[in-house]
Amino acid sequence: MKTQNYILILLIAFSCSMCNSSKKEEKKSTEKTSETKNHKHDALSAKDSLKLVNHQIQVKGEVEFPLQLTVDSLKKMKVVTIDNLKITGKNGEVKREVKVCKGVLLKDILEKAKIKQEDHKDRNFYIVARASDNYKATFSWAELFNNPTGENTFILFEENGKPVKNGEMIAICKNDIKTGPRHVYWLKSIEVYKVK
Ligand SMILES: Nc1nc2c(c(=O)[nH]1)N[C@H]1C(S)=C(S)[C@@H](COP(=O)(O)O)O[C@H]1N2
Ligand SMILES: [Mo]
Repeated sequence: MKTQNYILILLIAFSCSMCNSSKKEEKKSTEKTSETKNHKHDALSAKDSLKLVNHQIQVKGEVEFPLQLTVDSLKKMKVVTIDNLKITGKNGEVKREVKVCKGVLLKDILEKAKIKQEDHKDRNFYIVARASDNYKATFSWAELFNNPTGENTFILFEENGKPVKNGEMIAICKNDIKTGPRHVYWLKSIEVYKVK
C-alpha cells in the first residue's frame, strides 16, 4: 500500500513537470512569431507585395467631402515636380535617391476634402497617412497649414517618368531630417482626426 502511494505521488510530480515544460515551449514559440512579424516586410514575396497595392486612396475622417483619389485624379490637380529626393533610413544612411518625381501637395488634397473646422481656433487636427501593411506616418494641422512643411509634403505618383514602385501612390515629407520614416509606400488612406 505504501509503495503504491509513493509511485502515485511520483507519477503526479512527473506529469506536473511535463506540463510546465510544454508551457515554456509554447511561450518560446509565440515569442518567435512576434519576432518574425516585425520583420515580415523583408520576407514578402512579389505576389504578397502585389496584394498591398491600392488603385485608389481614401481621404476620410473629419472632412466635409471624403474623396477617393486615383493617380488619374491626382494628375488633374496641381502637379509639382520634386528633384533629387533622398530616402534616408533611421541612421541617416541614404537608402534610395530619386532624380525627379511628380506628385501633389498633401495640403492641396486636404483643402479639396475640406477639414471640418468649427471656427479659426479649431486647429487641433492630426493627419495619418496609412499604408495597406498598416505602416503609417502622422502630420499635424499646424505643420501642414502654418509651417514650411506644408510646401514639402507630397503624395507622389511618378518617379523618373515611371509609375512609383511599391503601390501607386507614396506619401513623403521632403524636409524631414530623415525622410524614411514619413515615406509611406502602398498608401491606402489619408485620415483626418480631431484631438479630443
Ligand atoms: N508601407 C510601408 N512604408 C514604409 C515602410 C514599411 O514597412 N511599409 N518602411 C519605412 C522605412 S522604416 C523606411 S527607412 C523607408 C525606406 O524603406 P525601404 O528600405 O523599405 O524602402 O520606407 C518607409 N516606408
Ligand atoms: Mo527605416
